[in-house]
Amino acid sequence: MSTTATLASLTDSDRMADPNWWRQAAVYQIYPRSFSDSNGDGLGDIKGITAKVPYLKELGIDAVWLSPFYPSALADGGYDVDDYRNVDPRLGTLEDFDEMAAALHQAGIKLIVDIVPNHSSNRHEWFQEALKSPKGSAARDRYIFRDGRGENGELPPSDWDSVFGGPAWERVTEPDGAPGQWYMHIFAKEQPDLNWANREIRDDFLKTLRFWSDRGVDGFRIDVAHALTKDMAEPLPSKAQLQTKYNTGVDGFVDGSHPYWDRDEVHEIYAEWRQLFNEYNPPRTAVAEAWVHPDRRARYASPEGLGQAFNFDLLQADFDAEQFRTIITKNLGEASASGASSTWVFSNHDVVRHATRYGLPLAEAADQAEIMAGQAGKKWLLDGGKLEDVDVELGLRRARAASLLMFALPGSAYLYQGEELGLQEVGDIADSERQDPTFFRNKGVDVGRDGCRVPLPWENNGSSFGFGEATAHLPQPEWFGGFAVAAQDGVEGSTLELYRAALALRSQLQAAEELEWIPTADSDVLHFVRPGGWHTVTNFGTEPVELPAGTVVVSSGPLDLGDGSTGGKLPGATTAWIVA
Ligand code: TEU
Repeated sequence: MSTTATLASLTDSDRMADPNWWRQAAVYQIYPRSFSDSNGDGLGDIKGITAKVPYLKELGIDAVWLSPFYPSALADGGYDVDDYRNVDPRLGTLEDFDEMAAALHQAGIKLIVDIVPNHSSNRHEWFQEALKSPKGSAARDRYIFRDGRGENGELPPSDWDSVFGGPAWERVTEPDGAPGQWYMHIFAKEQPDLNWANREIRDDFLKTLRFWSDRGVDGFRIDVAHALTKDMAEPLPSKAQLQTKYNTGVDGFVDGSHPYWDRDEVHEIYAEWRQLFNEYNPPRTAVAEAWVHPDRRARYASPEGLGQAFNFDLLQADFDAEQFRTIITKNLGEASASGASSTWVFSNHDVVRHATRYGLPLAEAADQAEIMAGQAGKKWLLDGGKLEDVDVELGLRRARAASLLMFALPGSAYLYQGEELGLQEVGDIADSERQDPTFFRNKGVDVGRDGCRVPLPWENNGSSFGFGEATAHLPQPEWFGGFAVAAQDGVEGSTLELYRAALALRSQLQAAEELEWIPTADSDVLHFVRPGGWHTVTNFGTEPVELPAGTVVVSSGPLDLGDGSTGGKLPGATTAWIVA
């Protein structure tokens, strides 16, 4: 595709065949168990997604990314996979999957699936075999088993913590009933880390990637892509020696010397995956979830590797003009240097929804350490997570302004289900209803991520607000109906209609992945223009500012347009797209 062709000049079928389809795609993340329940068991399912393809088409997204839908005991919401080449029977069958893929493709929508290569679930047949097999066996070598320290091996091999809290090692009982070895789990104990030094693991994942690629999957989102390769040479360093940078928003060290985060050898794996991806036409794509130092992100995004990597910089920023400008400039530069396109994301299934984050009391938002770790909102959650403590109006206003700015940026925009409704986080879920292992492993310190995973409201009222026939698997609050699709569909000024309008217009932006900053008189205002596209102006402040001359094609909130065309004002926390 030439860089001067507008994206809109391509037909659906051109776009589907275009090897560069991913570069500026609007990708909609579906958390399958919370999207739409077709069979009334309280869990969202594959047929539920198929039924909503017309909704997705009307929204105007280019691709769907499905969080895990594989068989799983849901110890970590499906990121504990029992079988990588199947569908959870509660969510459907492989035939249902094929039907969904066909319906999406028919609608011109690409399909990305989540791959979880760092760990399997403890119910995976490999782990079950490892438990039954002796120390030193081939079955144990698929995972990371070690003898414990102490006289009788009663101490874990190291003092490392799991990301979800508590130790990163769990002791097993040997087949003869004796207390035995320990296995490593960076996440929950139901998520044993796989041993990527073992060729069998590498080959099996190639088989998995081929399995889904052959079924028509267009791309992959790679879970914790920065953790696969490990240096487990003994003695293992202590956590004090490692001075882990976890909780500063960065995993690993800039020189790649951390024993499990972001080691250089991980890229050998992705180079092999890339060869497989390139056997397909168009080549399969991949995006790395890698919370690494920004200087090391480009390695994951290289065309010889996964091709694209998430940058969570905007997700971790305040609603602040200077922070946004710095992040945007830096990431566009990095992406073009690596040959990838930029990625932008404000919300996903791991963080407090941005419409809520932006409405939190200032004291909370000012905690930079929390924000940098993607933890903004955790304190509010711990304090009870009451919606009345959130400035919902301000949060939504800022979220809409931020999203409209994002849709004008070069690169891929990743959306999370429900953000197109301006949905707020559900903060006050009863302890007895919580599901996230973070909650159980950190009792009283972190309530976890369930609040952004509450099933979507489709109808204003009725059983589970149209999610399905049964009560939803996570409780939906009374106020959910106000955010429902039905409450916003066709309603002028609704967040849903804003997203639809913006996404429809976005497809007209020129393919060139560039922008030019236009100087502004006010430091709270950002203004940029895309080649051949329109001007995007965001007022991050509170006072209205003059709008540049031109015709407003869409704005994230009401404007004061003065005489109707020129001399209008852009209120605080508002973005406008203007054709000069
Ligand atoms: O999240 C990865 C994750 O939790 C870490 O990358 C963490 O955010 C980082 O270390 C912070 O510094 C993915 C999934 O998105 C999440 O839902 C899963 O729970 C997790 O992996 C385990 O599979």
